[in-house]
Amino acid sequence: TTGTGQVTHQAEMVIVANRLPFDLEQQPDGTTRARQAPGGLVTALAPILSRRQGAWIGWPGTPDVDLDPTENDGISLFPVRLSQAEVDDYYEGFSNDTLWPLYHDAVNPSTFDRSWWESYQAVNQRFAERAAEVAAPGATVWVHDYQLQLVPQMLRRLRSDVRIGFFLHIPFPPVELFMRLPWRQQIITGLLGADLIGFHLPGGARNFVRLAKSLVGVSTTGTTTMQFDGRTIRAGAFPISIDSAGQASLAATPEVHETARQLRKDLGNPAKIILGIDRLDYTKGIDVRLQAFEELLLAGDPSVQDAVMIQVATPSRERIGSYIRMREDIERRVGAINGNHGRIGRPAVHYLHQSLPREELAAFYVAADVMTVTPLRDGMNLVAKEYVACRVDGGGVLLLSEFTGAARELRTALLVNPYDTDGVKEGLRTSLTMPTVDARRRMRAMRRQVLTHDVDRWAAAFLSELEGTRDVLAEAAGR
Ligand code: GDG
Repeated sequence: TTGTGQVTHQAEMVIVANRLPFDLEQQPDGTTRARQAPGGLVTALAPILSRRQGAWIGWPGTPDVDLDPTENDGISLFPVRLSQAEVDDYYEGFSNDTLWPLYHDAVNPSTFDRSWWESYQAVNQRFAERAAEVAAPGATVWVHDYQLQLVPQMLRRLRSDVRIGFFLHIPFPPVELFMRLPWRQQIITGLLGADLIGFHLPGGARNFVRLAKSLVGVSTTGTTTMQFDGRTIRAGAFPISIDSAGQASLAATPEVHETARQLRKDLGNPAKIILGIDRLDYTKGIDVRLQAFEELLLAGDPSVQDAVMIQVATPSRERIGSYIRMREDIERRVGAINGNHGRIGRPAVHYLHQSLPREELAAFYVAADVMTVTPLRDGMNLVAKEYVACRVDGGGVLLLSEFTGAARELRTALLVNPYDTDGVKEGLRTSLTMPTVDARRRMRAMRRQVLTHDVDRWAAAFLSELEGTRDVLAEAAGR
């Protein structure tokens, strides 16, 4: 789609995120054009953004290109330029090889590199300056995620009149782990520039407040309200969700239904289809479920006699060493399982290292008898919620790691500790042999939760807390 409206430099609502919600490309005539289907976040925010002259500030995804601001569906898009060196140091380095592993229970070691930190500060400053230029007087600015934790304080220095919210999409770590970070005090101070700091879970908010007390000396009233620098700052839990109704209606289309039927046929009509869908990331526990499946196959367990596994592993962060090694490990395991347990025309594991269209993912969800979500740590995990939303037939079993944010809401999933290999194996066996009435009862409760707690409700809850009195939900509904 091409924007037809005007780019606004006086936005009442500004989203600041590492990535823009659309891929931008330069046209032969020199103008900029937005492409690609929007993700969940922009879907939730689009109505509020277009109603309020909204703007989105982010990196367009390609290094070393200068693009002009453009407008798409009522949202002004402001590209932030990153050099190749900044992509290496700020993004792949500090964000994804320092903060990402540290915030995920240090399941992999973090690299602490002082030049990466320099780059992180410089890029955060650039995002803050862009936001300061674009925000109207008294605007609301909502900063997203671990790549931009210094932006709230940097922006507040430039624009004391704006309201600033921050939301962290990944877990906020236990105090003992966070304390390893050489720049721990600067990160906490950076976040304290916000008026409201949101996490998926109450535990994240509590960890943050403890650190803010001990590292920066904030005073507190109650457990989540802090005083610092003459301002009041709140921390709270806002568990994110999906466009539940949209996902459910996609799953209910005849096309998706037909693709799911065809998929089952292509697999040779197995008794059970086990599914995993993840970014190929070491936090997602793909190895955990492969191990459980392999052990059941090795034992000749009847539950896996006529079962196949599909693992979609979407390419991710392919230049980082730990990701390269993990990919090799996963692919070696898949090869070994198929070598030992497959037959001609009937591999045990179907492994796709590809990004698929969402219609096809929906068909996979519809076809899967057992959905395996086994991260070692995950802020929320939207895949688990998408599976539930897609089961319009009320069937299917969700095997879910306790260490996901989603496990706090999806209480009737089959919950497992991903570090307990026997427990995961038992969970997979139970999932494959669960009586239908039991499975349907569990799914009914999960569907009620996901359909009533969607991403609109999440955005409205955060924004009305940030803005105090304004009723954001009513506004988004156009009332
Ligand atoms: C971070 C946090 C938190 C995956 N493969 C394809 C594809 N996907 C889509 C899924 C889902 C999304 O990507 C993944 O979201 P998750 O929540 O599962 O995981 P992260 O990417 O790690 O997200 C996480 C989230 O932020 C939101 O706050 O829940 O904890 O780590 O929507 O469907 N989509 C398409 N093709 C694919 O091949 N189209």
